[in-house]
Order: sequence, then C-alpha cells, then structure tokens
Amino acid sequence: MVQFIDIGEKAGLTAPTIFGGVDTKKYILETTGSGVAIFDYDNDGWPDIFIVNGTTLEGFPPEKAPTNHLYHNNHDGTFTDVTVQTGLVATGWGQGVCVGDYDNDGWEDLYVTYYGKNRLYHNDHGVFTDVAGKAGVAGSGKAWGTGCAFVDYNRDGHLDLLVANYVDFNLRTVPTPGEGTSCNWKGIPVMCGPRGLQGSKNILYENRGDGTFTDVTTKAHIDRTNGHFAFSVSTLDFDDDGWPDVYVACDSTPSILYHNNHDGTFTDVAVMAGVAFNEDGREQAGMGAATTAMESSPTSHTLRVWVHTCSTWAGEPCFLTSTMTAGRILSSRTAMCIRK
Ligand SMILES: [Ca+2]
Ligand SMILES: [Ca+2]
Ligand SMILES: [Ca+2]
Ligand SMILES: [Ca+2]
Repeated sequence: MVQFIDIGEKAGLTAPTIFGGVDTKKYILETTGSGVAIFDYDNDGWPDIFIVNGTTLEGFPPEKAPTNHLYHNNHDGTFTDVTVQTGLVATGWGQGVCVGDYDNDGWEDLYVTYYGKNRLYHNDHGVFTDVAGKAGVAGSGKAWGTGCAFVDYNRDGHLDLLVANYVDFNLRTVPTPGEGTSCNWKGIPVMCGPRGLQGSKNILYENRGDGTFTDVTTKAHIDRTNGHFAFSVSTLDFDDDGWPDVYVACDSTPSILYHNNHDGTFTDVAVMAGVAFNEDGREQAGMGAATTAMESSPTSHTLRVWVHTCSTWAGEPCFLTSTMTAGRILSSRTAMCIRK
C-alpha cells in the first residue's frame, strides 16, 4: 500500500492559508479559496510552488494582511519563501491561479483570480510585475473569478486566457443566513448560495501578441453558457481534432465542455458528451477537474480521457464522473490550471 506523509512543515511550507471565518462562515465568499500552481519560475529545472491566499470579512491592518506565497525549491526537499523579493506580495480574496508564458519570452507568467480585480504577473527573469490593467485582463473588479487557464484557442502561437466566474455576488446586498429560502437547511439558518444567487458568465481573452488582450467572450460564444456556477478550467483536445477544447467544472449547475469550432467560436457539448451531469442525471458540486490520458491505442493513436469532478463538500471523496474517449491532452507546460 502506498502511504503519504505530510512533509509540508519540514519542507518549509508553513504560511497559513486564510480564508474567511475559522469557526463559522457567514457568506459563501468565505468558502471557496484557494488555488496552487506548481511551476519553475526561475528556470533552474526544479518546480517551485505558488499558493494563493485569501482574507477575512473583517480584513487586516496592511502590515498583517495575508499574502499569496511563492516558495523556491532548494533542490534538497525544502523550500524558501521568496514572495517579497519576487514581487508577489498581494492580499485580497484570492481564488485560482494558472500558469503560461503569454509573451513567449521563455519565462512562465502567472494569472491569479480574485473576488475583485484579477492579476496578471509578468515574469522577468524571476521577478514579477502585475500588468493586468495594462494587458486588459484585470476584469471589472465586480466579478468573482475562480478557475482559469491559458490556452491558444486560435492556434496563432500566442496563449489566450479563459477565466471562469462563480456567482454574481455583492457583499452589500447578498442575504444573510436565514434570509430567504436558499439560506436555510432543514430549518437551520445557513449561508446563502450558490443556489438562489445569480450565476455568472465566463470570459475569454484573446492574446493580441503585443502584451495585451481583447475580450472575445461574446464573439467566441463563451457567454452562451451564462448562468452556471463555474469553478475550475481544464484544457484538453477531447475529440483529437487538433484544436484545444475547454472543460469547466460547475457547482450545482451542469458542467460545461466548450468544443472548439475552429472558427473562433465554441459550442457547449457537455450534455451530449456525457460530462454535464453525473450518472443519475444530476448536477454536481463540481469544484475541480483533472484530465489525463489513461491509455493509448497503438492502432488508432487515440487516447482515452477521463474527466473527474471532485467535491470535498461535506467530506465527500473525489469521484469519477465521466469518461470520454478519443481525446488528446495538451501539454501542461503551456496550459495548466490547478485548484484545490
Ligand atoms: Ca525553480
Ligand atoms: Ca513570459
Ligand atoms: Ca492565441
Ligand atoms: Ca478539439
């Protein structure tokens, strides 16, 4: 039997992850964070670890605010926190993170989603600068970004960016526990949502190749799936046609499989592909997804792709929901998204 031992503390991964109330959660906002990316930020051949952090409803004085953390791999089983010297100190309701070299300079860049404005960190030889505003990918500041993935959807050699949004959420107007029908569970007042709240739309940014992006959400038909509670984003070529497709695991709503139509548009084919619902035809608490090639056929050169939707809600284990055949996985170096 394989056994795993938690070596986090011994390895130096000691910063606490803060996300809302410790004993109680008043709002669903306090429940969703946060993601992790494992990538080689300094090109020394050893994978490093970036961990997104959150905050609390009460907030913190600036000098005590929790920050995201980047841990440099020391090549000896330990890590050093290099957040400050790499320019990655940032606080807020951090959510997901994805990695991709959007400007093709050989250094992996970072995109971090927030309830609030998202951040795009350009990697300049191991030092990061937030260029989201200049690049046009910060968002409105009102959306609740969750998962994301870099993917070259139009195959022009420049990584584009798909950002999932969870619910249309406003702390000032959202009902409190006990208010409304969706804020009670068996007579007990509980936080509201996601059911009872408005879904949100996902966003696709096309890379212009000059360090800036254009919002092509409507043109690419990404918003035709409006109303889902979208979480994690995975890229894969499930039909092996050479064009990358995108799977979005959704909470309490059907999950989405954006098929790439090769003409700049996508069509959600999740129902027909058998990955929108579980085997009982029910929506799931889709939190994260992983795609992998399980086996290959020496005759047809097609791979089998399994899509997992995982939920840790109420202590449920991860479970396999669907199987798709005839797919091909994109390189995880060029398109990667990891959410806890
Ligand atoms: Ca490294
Ligand atoms: Ca880069
Ligand atoms: Ca592109
Ligand atoms: Ca495809």
